Amino acid sequence: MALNVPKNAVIYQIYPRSFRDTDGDGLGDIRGIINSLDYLKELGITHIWLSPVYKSPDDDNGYDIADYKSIQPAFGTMEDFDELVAKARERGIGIVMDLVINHTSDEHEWFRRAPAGEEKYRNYYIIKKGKNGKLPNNWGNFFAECPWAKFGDSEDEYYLHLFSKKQPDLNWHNPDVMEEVKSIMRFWLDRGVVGFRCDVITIIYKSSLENGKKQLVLTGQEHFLSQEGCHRILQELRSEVLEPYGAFAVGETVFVDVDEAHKLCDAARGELDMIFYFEHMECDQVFVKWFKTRLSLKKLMKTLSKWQSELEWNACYFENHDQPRFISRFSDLGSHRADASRMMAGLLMTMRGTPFVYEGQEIGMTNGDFKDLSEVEDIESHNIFKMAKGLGIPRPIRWKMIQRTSRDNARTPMQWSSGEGAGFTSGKPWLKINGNCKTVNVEDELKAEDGVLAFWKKMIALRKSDETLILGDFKPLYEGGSVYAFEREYNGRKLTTVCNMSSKTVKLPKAIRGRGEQIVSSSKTDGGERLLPFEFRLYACEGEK
Ligand code: TEU
Repeated sequence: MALNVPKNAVIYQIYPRSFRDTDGDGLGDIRGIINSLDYLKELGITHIWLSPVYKSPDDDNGYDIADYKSIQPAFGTMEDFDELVAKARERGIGIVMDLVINHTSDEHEWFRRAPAGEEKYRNYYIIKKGKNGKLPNNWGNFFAECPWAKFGDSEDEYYLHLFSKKQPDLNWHNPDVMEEVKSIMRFWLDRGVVGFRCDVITIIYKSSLENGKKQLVLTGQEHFLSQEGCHRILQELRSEVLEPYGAFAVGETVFVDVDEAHKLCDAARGELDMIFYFEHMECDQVFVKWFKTRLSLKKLMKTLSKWQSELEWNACYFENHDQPRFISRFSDLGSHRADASRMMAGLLMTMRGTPFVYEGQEIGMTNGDFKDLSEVEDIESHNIFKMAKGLGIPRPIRWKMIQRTSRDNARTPMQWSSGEGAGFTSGKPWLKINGNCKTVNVEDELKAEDGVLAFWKKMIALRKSDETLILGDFKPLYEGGSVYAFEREYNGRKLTTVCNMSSKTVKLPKAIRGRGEQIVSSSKTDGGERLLPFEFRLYACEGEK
């Protein structure tokens, strides 16, 4: 079981630059979040996970941190942040910070001081001599760059960066790095934050810098993925920092499998409360995420059932700032945007573990409507576009790849209203606003009694108050065609979730009839044996007392 995260938590992720702008610079800000707290309280969420708000040159939108103990001026001030924590707390909402400790920005003071000859800071990073004019090793890079860049003015020294060139990796063999990170965590905990989301946490420890076995993606991973050293670091951060504050940690764990997840989440080992795994994000891809195919419902159901059965507690999510919007992945979404969003609310809120809602998901926002690469900002998308050119892939195909997979799909500004700037900004938005804001927006949703938002609210409220949903175990019941069903059980009471994941009306399979009284449906259904397009149903069976 998770360690410190409250079992009834429902966490809402905010990508600050896209959430709400109050000063007209086209970028969201902390004041915009403060002004939205009543909306979030009404929605029913218990925590906000803030993607990075620290000082940053924004090479990777804040995931390149130049000063861990400051606020990005475009987002506001430390006073604004303290006000956010206090006002959120007044509404029963806790703040969770993004902890990016695999790398810093190359504009961080540590990295600036290193090439100037300061040995202390040189040891904060991974710097290595080239081999006879060649790179130090053959590793790959997450952003399709060369992972080694020349260090300072040196002729033959390089620093390692598994993401962009402006994100040098930290050296976790150096105990000073550990002490710095503890101090950063305490700094924010002392300001009242209640937990951390730990960025790419399973790759922070590099156990050697040897050449890796040649792989199509990320050669070298056997030297940096899920190493023992990483577990030791997490244990130390837990016992020395998180536990004294009763704080929790959710890890973003790339390439993790179920066995590794057990190690990371086993309460007795004292590492993380829960993890973000990726396997269910990969049900519409061929080998790597940039090659998309039809979403395989079969794979999706199998994957969800596997992770739900295997882990007693986990982070449940379908969207975040790195992934295309989930409902846009349904190949037959058609005019069923709202139905699919309601169905996803039902699914997410009845799964076992902590549900994470990503901004805009609660109004059924869809992928950005980008028409050309010039409208896309994300560094990863641009790098991949370039790399694909090198592979000889024709431009129209390259653009299709980016259009469908770009992280910017989920980063388009929050659609507050149908008005100018979608109510997000009075200025020029940093990223193109989706044209569907005319019909998909908070203002209209607030008026619609049977809208998407109303259903998310209903499901969040149910999820927080129903013991079976909070504490029940998980049993898969049905995975066939477009119908997915599972059971949650606690103290003899059983709840059955049924989802129709397609735009077709289908028969309620025999195997899941008679599951008790229908207590929720996401559609205007007669509750009979026909499941409407993207319908979600919940049945309750009280069992013997
Ligand atoms: O993401 C890490 C990660 O592995 C991916 O999900 C990432 O989006 C990329 O597509 C890998 O190909 C985390 C953050 O969530 C992401 O926004 C950052 O860019 C990245 O780490 C570096 O800090």
